[in-house]
Amino acid sequence: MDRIEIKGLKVFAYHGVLEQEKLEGQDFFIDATLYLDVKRAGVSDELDDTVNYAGVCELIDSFLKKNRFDLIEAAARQTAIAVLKSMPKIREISLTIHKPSAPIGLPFDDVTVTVNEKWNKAYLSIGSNMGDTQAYLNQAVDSIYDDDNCRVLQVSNFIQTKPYGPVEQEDFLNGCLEIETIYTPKELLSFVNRIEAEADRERTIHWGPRTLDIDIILYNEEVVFEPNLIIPHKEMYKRAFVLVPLAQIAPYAMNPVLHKCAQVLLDELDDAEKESAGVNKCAGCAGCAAAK
Ligand code: PH2
Ligand code: MG
Ligand code: MG
Repeated sequence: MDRIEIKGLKVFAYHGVLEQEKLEGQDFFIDATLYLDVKRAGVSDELDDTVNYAGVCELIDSFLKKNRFDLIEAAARQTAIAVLKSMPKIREISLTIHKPSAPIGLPFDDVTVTVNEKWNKAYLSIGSNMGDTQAYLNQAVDSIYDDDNCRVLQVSNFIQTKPYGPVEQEDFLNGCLEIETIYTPKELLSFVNRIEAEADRERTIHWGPRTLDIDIILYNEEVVFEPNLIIPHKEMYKRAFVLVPLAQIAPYAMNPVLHKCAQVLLDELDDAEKESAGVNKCAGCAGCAAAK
């Protein structure tokens, strides 16, 4: 991707673990690489088609002066995130903080921390089969929309689906969201778990009825395999209630383990499974009547 690089921006601030650093302050030097598409600006010659690097420098300077951090790790990550949030054209940032005057009591040149942050593309499946299911799904979309670490790009139709799995229960209302997020996969999981908890969700029967279930289906094309988090969702390829809404908004979204996209996975489901999410179901159209 195209990039703009800022080097050696000097900011006097008060970050540090030691009392002396908090009181006296010192110079920090910031390097930032901003990843964005500058092709349009390269033709139009218009500042509006790119980001003003003076504005980025001002933002970094004021953020590091307004906030105080013990660690340059925290200063770096939070500054990087502040830049991503306030400048939508920047897709990704690498930011380094230099602290050459750190009082370590030994002669040295410099100490630095570098962080990388970006907007990650994720797909979430949402479902409800208790109470006002429509309201629970809308509430989920609103809560995600309201979080400034997430941007909602697309929301599928909400569809009625037959319960998948061994538990006999009410039909579900299911949908799918395409989002961009600064959260890591684990942070995103904690975030969606918080939203579920706010929806009176009680974790009782496994696979049982729920007011709101939010599952992470895909996160970039990354594979996460941890005790409480598996991405791509390990059952996505079996479930019409995930694949029908996902294929509606993102037919080409790739499962990086199966190397197949949402539409292909949906096409491969058997008819009964597709029908559980309303695919191929005919309410008695004129074509069918004619065929009879
Ligand atoms: N969620 C489950 C189990 N079964 N069936 C449908 N149709 N929709 C769901 O969201 C669903 C399910 C566990 O999360
Ligand atoms: Mg689920
Ligand atoms: Mg879940």
